[in-house]
Amino acid sequence: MLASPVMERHLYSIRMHASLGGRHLSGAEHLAPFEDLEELAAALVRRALTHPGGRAEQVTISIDPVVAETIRQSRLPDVRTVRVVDWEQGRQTALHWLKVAGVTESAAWTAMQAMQQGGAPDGTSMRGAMLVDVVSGERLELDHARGVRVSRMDLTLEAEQALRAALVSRNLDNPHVREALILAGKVLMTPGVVAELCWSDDPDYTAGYVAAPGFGYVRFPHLKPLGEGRGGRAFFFAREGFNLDQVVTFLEKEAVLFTRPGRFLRDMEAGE
Ligand code: PML
Repeated sequence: MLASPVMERHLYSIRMHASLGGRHLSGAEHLAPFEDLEELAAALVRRALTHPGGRAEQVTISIDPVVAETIRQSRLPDVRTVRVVDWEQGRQTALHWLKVAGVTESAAWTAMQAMQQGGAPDGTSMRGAMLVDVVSGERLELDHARGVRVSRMDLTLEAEQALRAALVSRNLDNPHVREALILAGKVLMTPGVVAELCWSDDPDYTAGYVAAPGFGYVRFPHLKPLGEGRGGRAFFFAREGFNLDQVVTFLEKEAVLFTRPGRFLRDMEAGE
């Protein structure tokens, strides 16, 4: 997170990826000025070595310069919680919101089934997201194990403080929510995106969300059973005009900085 005006500073993308037993365990990242890199690297390594899913065996820290003039600035999506009693109701309700966004029922269902089975060909969670045809449910990414990793996005310090204040008062100020909002914010800026579906791969965290350009970030406290370690993300695209290189380059390489939180909308009940 950045403390001072962005455009006058040389910035770096700093990213951590950790694995255990050859599997993805944890990832996190920031956009930061040079003088913050050492402290951020230490915090990211600490996070990998104290992960609730086990102590990482391999930790990679990558640092790359980002040209300040190329950083896009934006606002985080609006946030709403839809209360659901269990993950089955959560999935039905998420299906409804995906249809509202413009995803066909069969494409939404196919993506949910793929995520439930881990997404990757060996039945584990993917490192990145699957890209899904909004009509047919066909997978569009080239590597079904890795998927597409959304990278190079962060909040300004002011935005982080405002976001955390809004989340604290709703009992939602945890890293899952903060990081998912930043990631979804970038996904919703992707050319041609129709919607995103996500649920956590942390066995202790059952929440997930549907995000779409028209309604922002709609979260569901339960989208999978407690103890389930398979989770992930599906980004839905209309096939017409879809350009895989453009989408992957935007998601993985272009830097986005969020300077303001979105609005917090009133909670809803599942059937509303
Ligand atoms: C994750 O754990 O990485 C994804 C969390 C998605 C849901 C976050 C929320 O509670 O809104």
